[in-house]
Amino acid sequence: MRPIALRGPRTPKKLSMQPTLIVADLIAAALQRHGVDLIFGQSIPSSLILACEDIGIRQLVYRTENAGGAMADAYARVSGRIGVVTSQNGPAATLLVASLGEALKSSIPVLALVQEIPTSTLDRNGFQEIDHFKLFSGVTKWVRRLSSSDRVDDYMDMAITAATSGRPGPVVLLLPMDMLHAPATALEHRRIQLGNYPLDRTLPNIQSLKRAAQLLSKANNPVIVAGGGVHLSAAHDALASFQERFGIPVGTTVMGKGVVDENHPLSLGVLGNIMGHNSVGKHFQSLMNESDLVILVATRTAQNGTDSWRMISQGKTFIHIDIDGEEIGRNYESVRLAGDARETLTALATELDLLPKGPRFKKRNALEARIADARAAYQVETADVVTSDAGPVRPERVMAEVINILTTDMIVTADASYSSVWVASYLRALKPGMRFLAPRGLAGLGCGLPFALGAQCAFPTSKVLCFSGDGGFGHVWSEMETAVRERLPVILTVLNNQVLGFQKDAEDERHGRHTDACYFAPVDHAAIARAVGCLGIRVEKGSDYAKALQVALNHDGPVVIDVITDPSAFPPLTIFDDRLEKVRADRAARTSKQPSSH
Ligand SMILES: Cc1ncc(C[n+]2csc(CCOP(=O)(O)OP(=O)(O)O)c2C)c(N)n1
Ligand SMILES: [Mg+2]
Repeated sequence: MRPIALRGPRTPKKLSMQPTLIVADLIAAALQRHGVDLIFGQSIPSSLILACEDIGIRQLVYRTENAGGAMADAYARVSGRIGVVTSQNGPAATLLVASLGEALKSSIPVLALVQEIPTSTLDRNGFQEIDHFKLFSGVTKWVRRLSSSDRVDDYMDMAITAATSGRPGPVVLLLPMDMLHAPATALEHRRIQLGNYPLDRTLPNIQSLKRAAQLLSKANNPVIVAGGGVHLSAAHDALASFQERFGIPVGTTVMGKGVVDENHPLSLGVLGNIMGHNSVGKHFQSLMNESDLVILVATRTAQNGTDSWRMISQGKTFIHIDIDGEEIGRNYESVRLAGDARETLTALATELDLLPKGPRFKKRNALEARIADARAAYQVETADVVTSDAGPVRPERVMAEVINILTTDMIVTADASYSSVWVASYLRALKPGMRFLAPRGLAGLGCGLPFALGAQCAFPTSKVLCFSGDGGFGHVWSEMETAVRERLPVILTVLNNQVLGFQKDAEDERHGRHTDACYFAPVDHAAIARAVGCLGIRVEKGSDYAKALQVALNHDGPVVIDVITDPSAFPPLTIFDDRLEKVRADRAARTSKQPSSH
């Protein structure tokens, strides 16, 4: 899929037509040189936005900065291009922190162009001044202030290089208001385009590649664990070919979901901390235990992706491919393959082809049969919930209906909390490279809808499906108006269980009880959606969701399907296995013994 522009650009105004060039014009020109044709903004810095529109760069107007940052993040995730968000200084800038933090932890190249108060008022308690360097230092790779009108290209190139090179990530360029308006001279000589990532495709040294190939050739039960960096490197086809040619099973993290076809006979689906009850993954823990060699591909071996580092025990042989050498060996001592995932997998395959086939090849049929058996067992275990017609609706039933309509060109996004887990464990990627976006960097609520809007901007003709809990959706209701105004026809399903589900269950699991904050008053999200011009549909029974989905798919515009879901349903998080059901049963028993107040 290649991203295409949403609406045609406005009639471009040539730089030379303007009477006086200002710094804002040069910034806009630099953005254009780097391939940027869309920025997420809300009018500020005004001179910059006007300069952008003058040369055909479109502004997609968000309602809140935290959503705007998440839109730029999702746009970058799916397009392979840098996402650009602009904001005002002070209060607006503070709202970018959450989304930049997510982008940092998920390694997404986002450029935030943030206005600053005029230089003459700096450090004088000027209106809405805050120390932006301190504010952004913990959530970015790079923060600088443009302080000279003849260094625009230097700073723009530095910022974009910092975002798209090495391990990608968010950067901030601070733009004092007086600097934006300062007269400038156009320097025409730069041609370089740095806005696509990965900027540099590096390779590990050949000795390390040969050593890794030797180990792999001799391994009895190798397994691959792939992370989100495979998507960032567009290494999905290289990985899928590695899986098929060398007969190695592939499991992924949530961030890595979709890097291989999850229906491939050697795909294990998403592993980590979602290998709990009713998951296919729980059947694969034994396979992980038996593995003698683990290839970690572009994963930061984080807590959730490894089930608190329990899923893969130490003492095995590890090969770790990652663009960021600092991630290699962080949690598992490994043969170091520091390089771009796509190039490294391709080079490793070339080395492996030179070596004897090794013991694993004889086991392929048995391995595929074992994986097929696990899938069959999972089907039996989940049969009740995925077919339940009842209300309140089981989220598993919702996912089963989505599977029926899912096609390879769709993009799925999920909010934090249970939505991410329902999507990751119950939907299946239909081809290598299919995208399922979830905010697993920081797992902050309120990302699902803006992720859908950002992804839709990159692929206007793809169907974008979004799933969000009612709590998470409450952070970003206002962006429904953005969807209507900007004509972004996303389909949002709200899993409306009227509780902060994970919060409540986690408190029960840890403390045996929970606080009052976990309960909401009933909210009619379909009515809110209709109030801003979306199509709103309410679903109260499992048997009605498929119909609603069909209506949504045929509708020309954004749709909110408010599904009243079962508050007792919880997804396959390993932390809840056994304990949560027991806590609930104990509490029910205690409540039934309490004397009636009447
Ligand atoms: C911005 C933010 N605030 C708080 C949390 C803590 N938190 C994690 S899950 C959760 C509950 C989410 O409820 P909801 O969105 O309704 O989803 P559900 O679990 O009910 O499906 C909370 C409060 C968070 N992850 N992010
Ligand atoms: Mg909820």
